[in-house]
Amino acid sequence: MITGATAGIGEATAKLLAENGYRLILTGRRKERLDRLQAALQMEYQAEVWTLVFDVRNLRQVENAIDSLPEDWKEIDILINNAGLAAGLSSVQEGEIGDWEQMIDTNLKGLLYVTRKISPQMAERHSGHIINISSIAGKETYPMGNVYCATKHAVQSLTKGMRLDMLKHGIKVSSVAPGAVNTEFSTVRFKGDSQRAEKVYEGFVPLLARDIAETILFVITRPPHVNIDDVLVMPAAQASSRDFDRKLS
Ligand code: NDP
Ligand code: 8X3
Repeated sequence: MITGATAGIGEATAKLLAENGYRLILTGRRKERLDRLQAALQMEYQAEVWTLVFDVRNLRQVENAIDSLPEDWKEIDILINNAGLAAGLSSVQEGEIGDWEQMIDTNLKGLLYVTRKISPQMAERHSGHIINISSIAGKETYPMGNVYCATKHAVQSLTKGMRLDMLKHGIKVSSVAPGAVNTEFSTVRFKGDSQRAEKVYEGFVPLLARDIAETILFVITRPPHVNIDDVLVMPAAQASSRDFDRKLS
């Protein structure tokens, strides 16, 4: 199951896993995008794909959607907690409370709702793998990144917490933390201002969503005795959340 498969990293991961023969449950709020992706993956890779439309912030929707899975889709072996966003880039004293709530409710509470619903069946079967998509923002805090960085630091901490709690239940837990990836992330952060979003990736080659999909594929294909705890993947031209080798013309 991949949450947030309608765009960016989630969509690229869905494509790569379909290419590699995985049965996929894809989720997101935008039904038309999920329908289109399902049709494309079925056509191109003969992939078996089930889609679930829900908002990870809504506990009732999360529970109902997962309960609605048909019997032969209920056993989830791998959960990729990817749905997430940044909303705004402002100092704490000027931040929008609504943006903070959206980030906390999605990146933190949404990840917990989905994990709480799926992890018991993994524990019962004594097998499963949860991959949390964190960020360089989960390792470093940058100016104006306050709440987004706090949610991703929390994802790092929860990954550790899950790993500790699920150790004796045979469940693997990993986090994948990307640097700058060119997806819809910045357009969402700047609320549709695509010019401002493009500037984020100006003058250097950012990661592609496919680069993170390939990292995820590596993480989930290790042998049973190996758990990749945490991976930080950066563009070659990015050395920290604030240091870029930009060549502007
Ligand atoms: P995109 O905006 O391209 O994709 C985000 C995905 O999350 C969409 O599929 C969206 O689906 C889903 N999503 C957002 N909010 C919700 C919600 N409330 N309920 C359900 N699904 C939701 O961004 P990315 O692919 O870049 O982001 C994926 C993850 O990677 C995020 O957790 C992000 O924080 C993280 N990340 C991104 C980096 C980057 O530079 N791009 C770097 C480091 C980490 P829909 O709108 O259809 O619901
Ligand atoms: C997304 C990357 O550096 O904008 O997590 O926070 S950053």
